[in-house]
Amino acid sequence: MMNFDFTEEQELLRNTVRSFVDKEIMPYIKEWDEKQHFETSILTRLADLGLMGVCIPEQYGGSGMDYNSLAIVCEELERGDMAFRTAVSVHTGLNSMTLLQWGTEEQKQKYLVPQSKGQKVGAFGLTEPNAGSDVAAMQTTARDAGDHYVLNGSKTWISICDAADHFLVFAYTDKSKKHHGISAFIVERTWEGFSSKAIKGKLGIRAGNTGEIFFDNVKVPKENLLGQEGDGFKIAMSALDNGRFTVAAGACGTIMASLEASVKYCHERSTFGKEIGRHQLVQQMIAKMEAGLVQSRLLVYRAGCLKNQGKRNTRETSLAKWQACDYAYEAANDAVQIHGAYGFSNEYPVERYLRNAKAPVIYEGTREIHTVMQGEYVLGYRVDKPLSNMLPAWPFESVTEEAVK
Ligand code: COS
Repeated sequence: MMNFDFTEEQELLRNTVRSFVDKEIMPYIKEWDEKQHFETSILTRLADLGLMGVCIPEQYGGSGMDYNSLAIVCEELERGDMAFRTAVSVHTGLNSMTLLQWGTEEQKQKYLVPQSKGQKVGAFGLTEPNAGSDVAAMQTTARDAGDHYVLNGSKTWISICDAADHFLVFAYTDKSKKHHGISAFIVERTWEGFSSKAIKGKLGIRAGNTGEIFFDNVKVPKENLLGQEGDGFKIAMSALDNGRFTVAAGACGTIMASLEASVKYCHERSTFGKEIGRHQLVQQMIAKMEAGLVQSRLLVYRAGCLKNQGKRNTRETSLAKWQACDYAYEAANDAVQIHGAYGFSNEYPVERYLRNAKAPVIYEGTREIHTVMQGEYVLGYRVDKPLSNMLPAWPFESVTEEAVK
């Protein structure tokens, strides 16, 4: 049976995040964006609200809500600014959910529990200067040195790289095995040989923190290998199933924000003797935003429902991510258009939405990667196999290691 209703708990969650954003982000975001300042205290306050591990089982320090509740958090945060949604995407979507899916009980206790409580922040290191869409082109290596690995290389475009305590890092343990030679590691920022450096001058998400991380002979204990040697590519792809879900949900927030600003402006501004909202070509842009919002949400919640059922959702998540991010970019662009010359200045927030909206059309799988994936699915060239490790289905009864595996 299909049900399009939110639960009371989800409605309450949406209202909580919405008022948090209105009070704690909206009044300051223009300044943070201008100064390229990432306000890390927001993460602490999100943790106080239980939002740094919203869909992580309570036994691992989370709030135990379902996967669509994570989508709600992402939508509402991005309505304020993409920077904070990105932080939750990376911390919860790419890192914590991957630990939940692939970690041993010891790894979960040591890393997932403090992350879910927001006492520690997690990030994700996959992309390299010469390996973006082509993940297997990465050059970072992890050499087996007996009781530990030695990590060398660098990663770039790493969100919250200066704020994170733990990183999931992907490196070759055996280059000759191609993508089957990549492994995943949990790396702590305090370890010798680790460093990070922010990238300044980005087009958008200027209130966020993005940069490079470097490994210079970093010693990684054997127990920090996630999964088995050679599982890294699969782990990265399964992490992206969750990261992309949060990006798609966030895109709905950009559409909401574009729509809100545009509707307000339509009632404020008059041309040719009437409110601009009365002009049909303006109505067309508003109508497209509304259609984009509803369609994107349906795609996101469908992917979330599959996650709740513990089913593979790579195809559905990819479609949601591709479509929602395209709609968000178009919505922000139209919002600027509706605002006319004012939209071109930072007197109004819509220029920030447009600059921000460009990033998700590129990250977590470019528009082109998702287009090709969808084409391949339909043509039968891409077929998803059942996986040995899945996220636990929701409701989380008692998530034992056996249930997760
Ligand atoms: N979960 C688990 N395993 C997965 C998976 C998933 N979602 N997707 C693929 N795999 C597995 C496959 O089962 C396959 O396993 P075997 O080799 O054992 O059969 C393996 O991974 C290779 O997968 P696939 O054949 O699909 O790889 P391709 O080279 O065809 O395609 C693309 C990979 C291009 C789709 C992929 O590299 C990609 O998504 N690139 C974009 C990367 C990206 O989003 N980067 C942004 C990072 S921002 S954090």
